[in-house]
Amino acid sequence: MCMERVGQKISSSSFRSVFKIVDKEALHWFPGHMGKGLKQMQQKLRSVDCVIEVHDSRVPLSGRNIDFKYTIAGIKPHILVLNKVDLIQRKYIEKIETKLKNEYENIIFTNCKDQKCKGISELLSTAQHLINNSNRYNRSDANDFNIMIIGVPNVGKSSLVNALRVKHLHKGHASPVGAAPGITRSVLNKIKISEDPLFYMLDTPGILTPTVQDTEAGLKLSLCATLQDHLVGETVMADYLLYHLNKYEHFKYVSYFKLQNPTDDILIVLSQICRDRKKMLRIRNFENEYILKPDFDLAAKIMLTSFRNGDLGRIVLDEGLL
Ligand SMILES: Nc1nc2c(ncn2[C@@H]2O[C@H](COP(=O)(O)OP(=O)(O)OP(=O)(O)O)[C@@H](O)[C@H]2O)c(=O)[nH]1
Ligand SMILES: [Mg+2]
Repeated sequence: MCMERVGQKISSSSFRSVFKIVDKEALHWFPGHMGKGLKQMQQKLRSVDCVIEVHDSRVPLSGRNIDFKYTIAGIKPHILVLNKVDLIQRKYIEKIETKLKNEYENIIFTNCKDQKCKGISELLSTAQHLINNSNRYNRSDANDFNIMIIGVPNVGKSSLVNALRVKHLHKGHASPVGAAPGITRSVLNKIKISEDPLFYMLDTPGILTPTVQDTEAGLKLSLCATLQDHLVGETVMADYLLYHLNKYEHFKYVSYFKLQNPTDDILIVLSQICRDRKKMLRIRNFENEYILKPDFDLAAKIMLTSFRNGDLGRIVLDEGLL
């Protein structure tokens, strides 16, 4: 989408071409429960027939924990589920499949908010097919199927377990779900998700790589709420989001936040959000008088929530890598 400012065409070249982050350390999050969870996952591997790795469709290339493929999935059948497909443009699905096909033979897109989702309907039969065609080693006589579900935080692992359980068993949620990362904190007991064929799932805590090498990948992950917001800082994240929206000409934010024009200046956007939504802080000045000041932190949170809900458009943050 290209925009017109009086007499001037606005395109990506009108904005910053690089994003500079000062504090790279902020992108690092590996709390104790992740190290413990990783150990628990490795211990349970013997009883697992198939590994489903869940990731966020908005970052199909960035931020996947590559270690999973070797330390957890290993030689077990492996399916990559790209969840939250409702938040990306359809046209990217094929591009993502093409880009990843050498790395992953089985890629399924899902939307856990939609029980009729095709990917959710196909998932168990794909897993069953892969397991039947694999060497089950110590479990070759077992007549149940165990799937371990893995991935970075907040990508929808527990939501997927619940969606499968509702679909195949018509039973309610078994695993807690939440908008913040780090909801599942340890490897849960086996959760039955289908009676015939008999399928169990092991939900696991989201695990990031201990060091995020690529700064932009880290920022994209933070926009998808896989790191806790306060670690990076909501204003820095909002600024990175603005940089991305302008770079790829996603100008829906202009009308959404009732701005006059696209802008590269995050303070203009945040001030406008404060003005429009009356998000002001009442503070005392040096003369002990009350004054009103824009609540930029709250405005940044509003901007992030709008992006995460899809209100600023369906956006693949890795679009530049596809
Ligand atoms: N739009 C959209 N949101 C989803 C989808 N799946 C899950 N969510 C939301 O994503 C958030 C995280 O979901 P969880 O299932 O708790 O994610 P998780 O991977 O188990 O997270 P941790 O246990 O913290 O690692 C919740 O707010 C869900 O409602 C989806 O397909 N589309
Ligand atoms: Mg979870």
